[in-house]
Amino acid sequence: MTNEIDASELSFEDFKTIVINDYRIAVESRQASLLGRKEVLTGKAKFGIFGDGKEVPQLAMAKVFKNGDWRAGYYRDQTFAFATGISTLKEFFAQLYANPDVNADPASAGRQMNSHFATRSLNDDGTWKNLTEVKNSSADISTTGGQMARLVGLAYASKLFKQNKELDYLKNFSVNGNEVAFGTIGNGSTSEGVFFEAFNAAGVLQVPMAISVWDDGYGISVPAKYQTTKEDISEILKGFQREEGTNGYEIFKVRGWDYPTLCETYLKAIELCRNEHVPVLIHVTEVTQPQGHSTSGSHERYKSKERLEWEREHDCIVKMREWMIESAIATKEELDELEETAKKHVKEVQKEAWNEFLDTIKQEQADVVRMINNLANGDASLSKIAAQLASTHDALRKEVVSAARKAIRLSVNAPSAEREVLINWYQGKTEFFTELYNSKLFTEGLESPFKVNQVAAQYSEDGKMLDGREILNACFDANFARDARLLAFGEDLGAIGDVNQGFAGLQAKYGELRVSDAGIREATIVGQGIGLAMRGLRPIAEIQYLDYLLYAINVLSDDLATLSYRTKAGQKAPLIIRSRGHRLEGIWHSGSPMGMILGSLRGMHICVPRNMTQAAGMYNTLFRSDEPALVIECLNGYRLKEKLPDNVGEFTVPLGKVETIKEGTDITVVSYGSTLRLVEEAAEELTAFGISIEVIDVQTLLPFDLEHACAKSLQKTNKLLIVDEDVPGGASAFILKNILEDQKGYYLLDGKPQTLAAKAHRPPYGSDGDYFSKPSVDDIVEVAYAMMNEGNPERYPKLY
Ligand SMILES: Cc1ncc(C[n+]2csc(CCOP(=O)(O)OP(=O)(O)O)c2C)c(N)n1
Ligand SMILES: [Mg+2]
Repeated sequence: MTNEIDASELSFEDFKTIVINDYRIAVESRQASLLGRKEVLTGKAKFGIFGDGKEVPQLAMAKVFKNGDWRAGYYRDQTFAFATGISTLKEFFAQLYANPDVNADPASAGRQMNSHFATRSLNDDGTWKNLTEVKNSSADISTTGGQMARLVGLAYASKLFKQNKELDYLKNFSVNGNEVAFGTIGNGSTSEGVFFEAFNAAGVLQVPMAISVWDDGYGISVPAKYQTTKEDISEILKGFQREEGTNGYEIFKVRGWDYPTLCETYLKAIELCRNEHVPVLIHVTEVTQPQGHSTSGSHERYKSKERLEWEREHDCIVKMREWMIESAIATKEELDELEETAKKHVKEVQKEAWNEFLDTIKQEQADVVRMINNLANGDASLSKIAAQLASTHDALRKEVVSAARKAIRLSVNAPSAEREVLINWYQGKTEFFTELYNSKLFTEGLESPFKVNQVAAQYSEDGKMLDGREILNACFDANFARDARLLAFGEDLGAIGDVNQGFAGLQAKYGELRVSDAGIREATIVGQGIGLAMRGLRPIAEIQYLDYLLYAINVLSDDLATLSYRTKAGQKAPLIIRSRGHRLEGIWHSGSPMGMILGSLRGMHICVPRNMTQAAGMYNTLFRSDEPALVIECLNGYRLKEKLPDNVGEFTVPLGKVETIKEGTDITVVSYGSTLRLVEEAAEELTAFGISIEVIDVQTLLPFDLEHACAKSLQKTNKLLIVDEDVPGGASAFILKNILEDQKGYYLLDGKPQTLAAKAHRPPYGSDGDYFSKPSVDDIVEVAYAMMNEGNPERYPKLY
């Protein structure tokens, strides 16, 4: 690990020791890059991306990174990770080999490509560790610039901890908001929209966010002239420079090979950022990339001879070495020896990591070879499988398991005790393999939403009938009073209490730190929520209309939804996204893109309440648990009257449990959200025809009907109609798959299952546009009627 340099207290000898130690870290890191690339090129790892050329600035950054601080960075940061202790050389190689043992690769348990860093914020039971005592790295994602949205929230948390005294009791998350959130990003990735959005947001919020740009002049093969106006990111961001009487940034520019100036710059920049909560940009220029972008190609293809020569001369390690010799910090011979030792050391660590990766697989390989040989009993094809596996040097688990499965298939017509042994082995291992490769899409810890006490809504006889929005308002009020960690923000959410008044009056009551307006910036509204949630707070990030979720879907899908999986429950972000959707008016205010959501947000709970009381019950569950969720309220439901439960802040609606709104015997109609009211209306009309509809509200699409109530209903009706207002084959196809396949509803049907969705286009503006585009009561009645006609045309003659 690196050490701080405090010139006022250091002797020259101490100073030398620190610098030499830094140099050793840099050299070891470079060796890891060189060796890592070889490991890929010789086939031991699948892909490699390394931090060579960026070592020296990262040492400087590591010096000012303190316990409690946070990083949101990208795949070039290995030197920083080694210098802070966020990662070790051994862990680095374990991740390169995709070792699925979380002890070997604590960042991702082999789930992420190499150089994707993360520290473990959680205990095994999903509860928080003390994050003020450690150096924290939020889990990297591979998408360029994807770290920026989250960075805003990590920094904003410090501001809240500093300014909101009610949070003082949260000792494990902050010490008076003194923590800095460090972001790193490549020069090319600053071209991404989310970079500019995050940059502006932090300037507005004035939060302790320190962005370092590692500027090597390229984004893979594309040079700066195609990336950045004026080819200079700090130059074009000059308008953000704070001035007398304005907010803004402090902007620094420093060359990536100049160790002493880098150390000074970081010291100055971070002191300001930490103490005064001024965001800073440190533009680190003249950085190189000695091995090119990644193992996927060579940079000779796109860099000129002159550029390659310049890079060799300006290699930051070469430059640091020159400076150390010139400054009498070390002699050439001493550094030669240090480099030799470092090389050996890294090689040894790499070997250990490789052997550890293979250890458990080797055992499995030997077991499977033995079992297949026992089973073969003269069968040539089975013996061949065993021999092939036995001779596979450094077999992967895939090869071992595939051999076992093939042998089981080939011997299907020759049952034997030996075959049973092999089958038992394979089936016995399934749980272990699932745990290794498929587990922890959610935290599933002590605070899982499935462990929240279920509390029924209570109503007094004289209970008030209120507008839906007032029910929500009462729910939020009760929860904000109960839990100081809760806060909400979004466009128009603060002063006016959101466009539909769910938060009306709550800013006045709880203050601007807890109920606040945000700029029009959906990606970083979500990112703000993710960062806050990773630091122990309980944010509700509002997306004004569901249609605008598309502006944030990348952040939700790449970052929030994958967080638990990609860290194997090492980190969590219990963020609630609140939005409103389904039918209202026009192409961008009637969206119900549920299929898109279901496809992209596995790892979040998706709640689709039919009214505001159900929504309140879901919020009550979610606020008391720690997994991320999206709640979609019905846009057209805020002014409908609902009865206020006496325990509006307490009663819970469980996730994954449907509600049967109306019992019936002829057709099971499954729906959710705004179409549900129409289904109820249609059911009334169908009664006149003697058709009895059972109406099921699924309530949450993820998870979906855990008790298989839909199939149970089909036992009675044998007919299934699914109604929603997504595109044809959107969420309705998802529901169909769940009921027919997972719940085995297929066997219970006496006619073809039916879906009724909206048209493929978005609805035109106006009531007529809605009528001709989204399912109407007429449509539902007629489709249900047609289903009855199909089975009994005499009793239900064709309508048309
Ligand atoms: C959203 C997204 N677009 C494209 C890519 C492919 N990609 C990976 S790295 C990279 C270049 C990034 O360049 P830069 O930000 O300068 O970082 P450097 O690798 O040079 O350090 C690209 C285009 C990606 N990972 N994510
Ligand atoms: Mg670059």
